Amino acid sequence: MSIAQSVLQGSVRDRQIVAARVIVTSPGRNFVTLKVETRSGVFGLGDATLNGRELAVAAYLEHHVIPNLIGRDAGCIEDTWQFLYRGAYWRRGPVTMTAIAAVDVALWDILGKMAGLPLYRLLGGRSREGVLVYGHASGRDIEEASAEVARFVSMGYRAVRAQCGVPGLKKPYGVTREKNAYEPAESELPAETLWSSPAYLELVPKLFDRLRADHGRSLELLHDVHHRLAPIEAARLARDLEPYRLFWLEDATPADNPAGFELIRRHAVTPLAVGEVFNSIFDCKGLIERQLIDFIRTSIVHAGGVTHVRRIADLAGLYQVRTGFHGATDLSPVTMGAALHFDTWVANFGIQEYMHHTEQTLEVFPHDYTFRDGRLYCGESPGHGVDIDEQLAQRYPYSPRQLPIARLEDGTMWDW
Ligand code: EZ4
Ligand code: CO
Repeated sequence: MSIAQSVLQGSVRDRQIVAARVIVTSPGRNFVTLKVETRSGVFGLGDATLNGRELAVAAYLEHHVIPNLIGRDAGCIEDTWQFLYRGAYWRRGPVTMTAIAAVDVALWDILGKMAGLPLYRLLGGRSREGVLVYGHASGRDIEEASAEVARFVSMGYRAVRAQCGVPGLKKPYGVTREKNAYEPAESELPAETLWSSPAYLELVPKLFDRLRADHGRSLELLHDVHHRLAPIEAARLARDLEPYRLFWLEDATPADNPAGFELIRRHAVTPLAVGEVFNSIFDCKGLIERQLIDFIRTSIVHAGGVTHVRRIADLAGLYQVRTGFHGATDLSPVTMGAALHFDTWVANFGIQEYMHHTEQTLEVFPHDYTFRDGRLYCGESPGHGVDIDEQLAQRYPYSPRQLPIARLEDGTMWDW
């Protein structure tokens, strides 16, 4: 054997996956984390959190994925992705794609650590200094929502999502009394919420009229409809909001039928964002190719990891659709770390959602990203820069929580 061959074989041996474990912890909320270890002792972390369905992903990983990982070369990220995707007869879906994402992100983390390079450099290097983020402001009424927007501006935010209570509706989406943290999965069985599209459609233009009057024209304002409207109602809202120049209107109607967005486009120039619940490029393809959206929200954790979301971003770039990754607190700091590296690199970056994790969460997941003047900055440590304190994690056992459901006044089930 030549020296070159033995060095190569030695490094392949070093990269061999010898163990992989699922860590379920609940420091303030539930997170599922995959830890992949190589023979050399280098390990990688991937997030596998799917809000309200955590143990389904944990079981998929433990029973169906991990047995396939042992003995593989951790450096074969693409082949492992193809093995887990194409090799599984039953493909796609949120559980499967979240599990694949956890493996993929853990392997990118290992590659970075072995190369001594931060993830953004492996992807192709820096395209910007910092990553524009938006925070979540909400209030029980317009007055309170506007005061919350002011608080975010005073913290340095350049972009703020605003949500507001609707008279007569209990537990409106996106409204919380907690500062900075909105967590809708609050009970073991789904909370019942009430919805009325007419009441909502009356209120939202008034909210943004007030926000522009109070905060001027240059602040970026965003809003999330959370899949509640029929296409023609969404078109009306997008048109009514035109004078207030939103950065985007999110999930204006369910995307199960992409053609619904044609109706919105026909009537309004308010930019549209869609995709936090998507898990594959095939969910995004029609909306992007027909130029029915402006921002794609698909997140690294729910859509097959860096390897797959990179393909979605490249497709989006062909149509000047920019990224705007989901960044709620149900994505762990591991996803936030990986996303910030991706955002620092990707050419067609738009914005990154950023909700503060609780102090408990941040203690369990030591990380090197920082917030400054409305932007997040990824760190320079090798890999994605997020770790887990396993001892501390053990102190927070899993606590079952599901997302709410929505009904109309007469009891009809609606989209939450
Ligand atoms: O309600 O991630 O834009 N952000 C969102 C989120 C979702 C939660 C559901 O788990 O819509 O806050
Ligand atoms: Co959303």
